[in-house]
Amino acid sequence: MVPDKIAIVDAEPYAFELWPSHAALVIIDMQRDFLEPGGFGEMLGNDVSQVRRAIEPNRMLLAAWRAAGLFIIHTREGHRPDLADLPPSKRVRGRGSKHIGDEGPMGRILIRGEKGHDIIPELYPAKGEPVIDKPGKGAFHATDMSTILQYHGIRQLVVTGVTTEVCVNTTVREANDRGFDCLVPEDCVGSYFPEFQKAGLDMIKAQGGIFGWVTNSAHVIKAVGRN
Ligand code: TIU
Repeated sequence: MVPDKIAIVDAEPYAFELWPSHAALVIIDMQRDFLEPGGFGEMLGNDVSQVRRAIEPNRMLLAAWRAAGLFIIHTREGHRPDLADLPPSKRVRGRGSKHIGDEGPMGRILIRGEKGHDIIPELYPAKGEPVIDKPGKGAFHATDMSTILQYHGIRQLVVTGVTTEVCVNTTVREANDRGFDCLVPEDCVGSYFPEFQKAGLDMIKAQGGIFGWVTNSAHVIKAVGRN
């Protein structure tokens, strides 16, 4: 039974009132293609070691969230094997030697069903936890995210994953415009660029929490454990 008691989470710019029965943990794109050598992230010229530091805090938060019996959603960025949902602009962006859909060390890059597209073993979805396959950076664009959240009475999102300034920020902005309150634990999000990690979090919590709140995993785990 999910508790109905509100839990106060230390956060910036001010405390977040977490309502567990109406809150979802949304783990964005913790996929091999972004976190392991040879994937899409590295193909774009990035150092994957920068984002791997988010794995352990996510693992602990996910365990606490599961233990409390709360709602969890995982997302994966990727495309149909026939590439019909891949905008030509996205395919050629970067002018690299390899593109989305080309053969990489973990199968076709960013293609659904390939090894590299799947979620890393440390954070693998449990049976019954929905996985949203998204072709864009935001979790709402061209997915059934809104429908799933509505059916489960979710109004608050704890958003984690990679990368802070791209898919996490895009999802938080999409969610904010749809009326969701978003809380982002800073140690559970990762960027290939330290300066974007900071700016991505600053942009969320600035101006009185223009897009949402920023906290850390310990504060969320403490709040969830109290229920
Ligand atoms: N390149 C980059 O920073 N991110 C992405 O392409 N996708 C996600 O953030 N998931």
